[in-house]
Amino acid sequence: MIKLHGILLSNYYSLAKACFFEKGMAFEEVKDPPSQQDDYLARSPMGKVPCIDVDGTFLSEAFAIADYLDHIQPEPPLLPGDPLARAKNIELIRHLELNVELVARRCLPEAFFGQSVSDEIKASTSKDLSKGMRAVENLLVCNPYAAGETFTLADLYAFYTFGLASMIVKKIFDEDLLGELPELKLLLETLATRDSIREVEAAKSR
Ligand SMILES: N[C@@H](CCC(=O)N[C@@H](CS)C(=O)NCC(=O)O)C(=O)O
Repeated sequence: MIKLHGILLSNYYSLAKACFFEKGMAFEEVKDPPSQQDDYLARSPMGKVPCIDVDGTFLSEAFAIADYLDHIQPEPPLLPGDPLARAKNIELIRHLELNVELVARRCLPEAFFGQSVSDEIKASTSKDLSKGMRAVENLLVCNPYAAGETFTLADLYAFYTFGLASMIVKKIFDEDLLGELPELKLLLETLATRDSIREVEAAKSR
């Protein structure tokens, strides 16, 4: 059975875990916090969570994990079969991760870990986040799902990107990242009631 390594509180771990639930695939969870120790780096080369263990072969990066699961268990699909629709979905996912989540994450140490982040970093976060949000707004369909009429991996990325990014923005800038995006707010509320996500989130408070 595939083993999912990581920690419950991680949004990327949560995303990968939700993929297993979406697929109805059995998996085993292994509590394995991020680390820069050599043995950990052998499993996940940046020392990050999540990674999976497939009969002794380790695979890191939530997207690679989701893509692997989509290949070994094609139904229900996480990504569209049509090549262009698939590529557009991945385009949205990349912008969510690179230009919203990773940008907001620069202020994570101050938002959640009692450390302080410099004014320069805050200024660059604010500037780059505006650009990232503009890009994502351009690509989001929200009709009703992130990339169109059906649920896809982009919905999981939207849920776990904005879950973290909007909390950071509220704490650091006292702003509502989703303020002018009612359709996205509605999508995130709908996704919060989805079985896979509910199951992932419920485990955090057990
Ligand atoms: N691109 C990675 C991001 C994973 C990531 O950033 N994980 C965080 C927890 S949410 C982590 O392990 N952080 C520890 C660190 O950066 O050293 C993925 O998709 O899996």
